Amino acid sequence: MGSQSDWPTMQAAAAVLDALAVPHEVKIVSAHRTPDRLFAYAEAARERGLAAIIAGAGGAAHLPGMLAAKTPVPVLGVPVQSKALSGLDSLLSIVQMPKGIPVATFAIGAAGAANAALFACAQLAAGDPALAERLDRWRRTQTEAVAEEPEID
Ligand code: RP5
Repeated sequence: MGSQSDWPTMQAAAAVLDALAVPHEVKIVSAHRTPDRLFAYAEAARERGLAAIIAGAGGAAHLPGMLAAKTPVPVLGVPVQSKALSGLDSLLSIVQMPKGIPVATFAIGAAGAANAALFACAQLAAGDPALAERLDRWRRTQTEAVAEEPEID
């Protein structure tokens, strides 16, 4: 994530990865405040064996965009809800990556963070039957938690 202030959003991704027992790390890497950290992280990503990078940022696309430019590891972008424009700026800048360097873009906020993690798990599950079973179970549990009728006060 680009800032400590993104953690309330991005913890939704970490919670999904924890629930599905997928090893992951959580880092603050700011494209404009720590550009050298960004380059070092991206340049080492493939050789460290990272399978995906979920990049949450508010206001601009430069964190997910530059990560994607610097590594072939797939980058999943999460637009964080910004103070000024409620995340529309984040969404449009990340989703509108110019041709040639893709960033898969998810919904604004915690829903997008959770879905980015679920999407990464679904991709990893293609080569990991145990994870596929855990993901199936997670989805079954979600389905079973939905009541047929609403509680009415
Ligand atoms: C972006 O600027 C971060 O991703 C964050 O969403 C936004 C605001 O950062 P802070 O000013 O709260 O550190 O780089």
